[in-house]
Amino acid sequence: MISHFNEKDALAVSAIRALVIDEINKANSGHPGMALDIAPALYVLYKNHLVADPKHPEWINRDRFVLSSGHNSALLYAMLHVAGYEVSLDDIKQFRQLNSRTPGHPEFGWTKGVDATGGPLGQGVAQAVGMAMAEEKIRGSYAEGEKIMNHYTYCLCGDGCLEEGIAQEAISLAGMQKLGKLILIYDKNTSTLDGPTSNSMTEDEILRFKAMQWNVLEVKDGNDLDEIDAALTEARKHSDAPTMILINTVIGYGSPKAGSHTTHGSPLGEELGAATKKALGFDFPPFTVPESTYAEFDENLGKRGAKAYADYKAAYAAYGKAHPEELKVFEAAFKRDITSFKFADPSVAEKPEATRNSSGRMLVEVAANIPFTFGGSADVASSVKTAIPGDPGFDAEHRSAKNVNWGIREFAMAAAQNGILLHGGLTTYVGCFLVFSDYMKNAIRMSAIQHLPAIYLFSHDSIAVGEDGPTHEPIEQLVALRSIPGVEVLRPADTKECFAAWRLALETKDHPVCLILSRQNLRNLENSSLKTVADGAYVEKKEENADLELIATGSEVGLALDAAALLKEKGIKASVISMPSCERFDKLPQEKKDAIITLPKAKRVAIEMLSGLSWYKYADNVISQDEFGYSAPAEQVMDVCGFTAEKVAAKIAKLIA
Ligand SMILES: Cc1ncc(C[n+]2csc(CCOP(=O)(O)OP(=O)(O)O)c2C)c(N)n1
Repeated sequence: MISHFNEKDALAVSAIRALVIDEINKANSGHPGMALDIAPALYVLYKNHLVADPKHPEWINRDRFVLSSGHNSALLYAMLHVAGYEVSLDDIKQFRQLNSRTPGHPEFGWTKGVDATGGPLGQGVAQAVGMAMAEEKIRGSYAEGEKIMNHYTYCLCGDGCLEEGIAQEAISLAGMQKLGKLILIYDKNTSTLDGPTSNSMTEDEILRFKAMQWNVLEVKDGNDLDEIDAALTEARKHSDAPTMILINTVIGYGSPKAGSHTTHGSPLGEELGAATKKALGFDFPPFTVPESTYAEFDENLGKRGAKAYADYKAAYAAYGKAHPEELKVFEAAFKRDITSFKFADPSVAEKPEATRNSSGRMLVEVAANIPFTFGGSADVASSVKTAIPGDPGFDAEHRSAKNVNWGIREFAMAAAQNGILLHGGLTTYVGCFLVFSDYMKNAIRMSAIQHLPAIYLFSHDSIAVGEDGPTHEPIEQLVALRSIPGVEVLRPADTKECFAAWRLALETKDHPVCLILSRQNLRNLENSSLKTVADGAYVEKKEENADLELIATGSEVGLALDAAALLKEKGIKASVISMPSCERFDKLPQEKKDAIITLPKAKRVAIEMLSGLSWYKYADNVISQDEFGYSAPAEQVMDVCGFTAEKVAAKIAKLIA
């Protein structure tokens, strides 16, 4: 076979490997093992396949690249540098230093050319699946959509990612969804941090991916540029299934310690670094990139990307002429601008309504009026009320559908939602029971770290779940969500609060929002509105010269009102404050806060039928549920746990005494 590669390519690959060695040595921190072994694959991908323009790294129709093995950041930065992205040699020299463009793990929105934050192993695979879903969904939703959305999503993972459960969830989903434009490059270096994979992983990955209905290719020698090139070309021919390319490599390739897991995460140091460069035949001073390497990228990725970008701009303009209305929607979608899609809230039922039902009714309006809505739940759509009636469900035959049947894959669902939002062009939500938010917690954290406006719908929000018992009754989940920096939690107390919470979530552009929804019916309040919910807290019932202020959220606001009425009979005057969002309240100016909560902390009682940990900041007295619940009808569980108006009032009276 005639090779498509020559000595300039070999030199370029060595230059990238050498840069990685210098980068990590200078920082005295980083992961050379996989970076050294998979450099050829990344080189071939960037040089010959990836369609992206380093001069326009935010171009929405670029191929995406997700580094799921985020610990290989040194390699990604080296690649971005040689490929012409805005990562300079000085940036490379500042690897892992404070405020540098080259942080320890790749950070979306911080370094140009980084399409996703990586680090938590396995999540990148799910994020890439989300991106590929977004691409299919967008392409399938607009007339001639392929003219404005048509790209591949590449993801690089290692053994570690594939050991993670989330990767399995994501792989299964991607196979079922027939995501033909998703290409996963698996670096099989048979080594993880602690030792060889034989310690912990013995499956046949090829059979595994085939069983998940993937197209599977194998590169026998991870240093064979032609073999890698052919596999990448072949992968793109399979439009009916995602492709996994297994690349056999040797961890720490080139170094005297090649093949050993000890190269995984320790700098090689001067001596081993020099020996490695020598073995690679790279004889240049530290941090040197030969001109021919830059030229290779200018000639290939650079020209290919610039042309694709220019072609896209022309196609985009032509599309705008042919489909002006469609393009308006497309642009609004990528700006997450919903201002031109005005719609009224659904009616407020006179009878009490569970906020999960209010949410479900609002969602119907949202989906009907915001064309780029996309979401679903982890097989609890009928319980969390996330289904859009009449929608066929997103799959290979229904790419314009809005409903996603995520299957019982909470963690992958949340991480894939992050991927969809990283991709852009869709407004998303995902739902499950609040108690199972733990399954997705690190992905929620990743929504916050990446400043993504993910909407999480968590229903069955207290021990009032009842018969399903303690496994299904959340206790510590709400405080856990509130404790994640950047996450906004809204626990609406009635239908109007719920509609308001939805609107606030839809308007949000830079952080995740969790809506905490009740399974049981809640009465309508007097003062709930978009404005009062936006403040995070408001006075629902004012007592002049009150002795106490009861602060409650969600279902406990009604309980607090009933308790206040009982206390009044005993001569104790208590105002009731609904506080759907601590985070929003915390952001108010002090004088506004003081107008809502007026009494000193000692005279405040917080009531929430979950862990009380969030509340000591706001009140000295907290009535909360800090033990697991019981399996019994909800009323009985609440009674046993002390959440009846009588018991709450009695507790408060005792506190006062
Ligand atoms: C969820 C998660 N668990 C643990 C880690 C810590 N960690 C980083 S890399 C790594 C080993 C990864 O092995 P592999 O993917 O084979 O990478 P290689 O050793 O080839 O670099 C571990 C355990 C992590 N980053 N994320």
